[in-house]
Order: sequence, then C-alpha cells, then structure tokens
Amino acid sequence: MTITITAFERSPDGGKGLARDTRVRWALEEAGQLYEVRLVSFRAMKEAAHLALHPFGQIPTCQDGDLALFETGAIVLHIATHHAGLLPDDANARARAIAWMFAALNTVEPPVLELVTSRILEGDKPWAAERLPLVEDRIRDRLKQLSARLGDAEWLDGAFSAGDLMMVSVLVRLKSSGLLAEYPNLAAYLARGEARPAYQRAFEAQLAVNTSKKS
Ligand code: GTB
Repeated sequence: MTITITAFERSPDGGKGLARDTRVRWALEEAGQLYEVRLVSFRAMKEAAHLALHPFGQIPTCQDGDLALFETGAIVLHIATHHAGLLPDDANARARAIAWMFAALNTVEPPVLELVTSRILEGDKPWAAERLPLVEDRIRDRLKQLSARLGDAEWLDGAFSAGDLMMVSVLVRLKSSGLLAEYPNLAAYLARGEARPAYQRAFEAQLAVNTSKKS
C-alpha cells in the first residue's frame, strides 16, 4: 500500500526544504518508496480530522495502511525499519544509527530551533540582541562536538544511514546562519547529504508544491 504523508499547502519558507516533510520525503526516496502527499492548510491542521492524526496539529503525518504516525523521528524510523537502504543489517551498527537519529533530534535540533525562535519570534524584543550570541554559542558547543566526532569521515558511523539523514536535516536549518562555515567538515557533510539524488528528489517535490501555489 502506498504511504501518504501530509505537508504544508503553502510552506512559510516558500519551499526551501526547511519544513519537516522534507526529511520524510527524503527517507521515502532513499528507501525507493512511492508516496502520496496530502496538502493541508494551517486552518485544516487545527481541525478535528487532522488532530486525530496529529495531536499537536502539525505536519508531517504518515499513513501506512492502517498505521497513522506523527513525529518525524518515528516516521523515519518506521520507514527505515520496513525498507532497505537506511539502516545497517548488523544489530549493533543499526542501534548506533538509531542513536544518531536521537542525537540529531534530542541533542542538536533543540539549540538550532532556539536560534529560529530568537531570530523570528523574538527578534523585536529589547533583549534580543543580548540573547542571540548566547543561543549561537550553545549551537557552537554542539557543532564543535559533532565536528570532532565526524572528523574526516564521510558519514557519522560507516555507511550513510537514517542517522545521517536526520542530522543533515537538522543542519540544513543552519545554512543561512553562517555558523556552519566555522566547521568546514560539517559544511561538507551537509553538502554531501544535499547532493544525494534521493535528497534532490525530495527537495524538488516539496519545492514544486510551493512554486505551483504561488501563481
Ligand atoms: N517534532 C515534530 C516533528 O519532528 O515531526 C515537529 C513538527 C513541526 O514542527 N511541524 C511544523 C508545523 O506543523 C512544520 S515543520 N508547524 C505548524 C504549527 O505548529 O502550527 C517546522 C517549520 C515550519 C516552517 C519552516 N519554514 O518555513 O522555514 C520551517 C520549519
């Protein structure tokens, strides 16, 4: 059965790949799975039908047969465990790849999201200019550690995995910040992720939605 995901009818970023359906599309592309997309408006996301799928009224969701899932970590893990291409066969390597997924979501993404909050939601506050460097330094702490671990390796733990997919998806949010340039191996890691044909297909698909809605 074809998987159906939800995505923004009109993404606030105009389709630059920042909304979280991109990482789910990417996982499906890596796994070679066809999928359908149901576009939802901001209003529809808060209505009962969508809340039944996503208790927090957000995108993306994923329906696979009679299974309905929310949270990109759970969705990508579901795809990765049911299809080849995103997790190693060796049990320990598989567990480590999943640990990297959690690290991306639980350890690296929170300070990255703080930066988005500081810049977009709190940018007009009188204390914003004082807070921003503190937020940036918390991101630098994580990037420095991640950079040290990655070293000159291509991916975080052997072959490309769902852990890399999630980490690259989180780092994408820093592209416009200038922070990644301070860690050239992470900038190169991000570029490697974005250069993957599966990422390109996912990016183009979500961009097409947003550009076709503009006219
Ligand atoms: N933890 C959840 C997950 O990983 O699935 C977070 C899901 C989430 O934050 N979804 C956002 C959403 O539905 C879209 S991705 N927001 C609407 C709402 O909460 O009402 C976040 C996002 C939105 C827009 C941009 N952008 O335009 O740059 C980037 C990221």
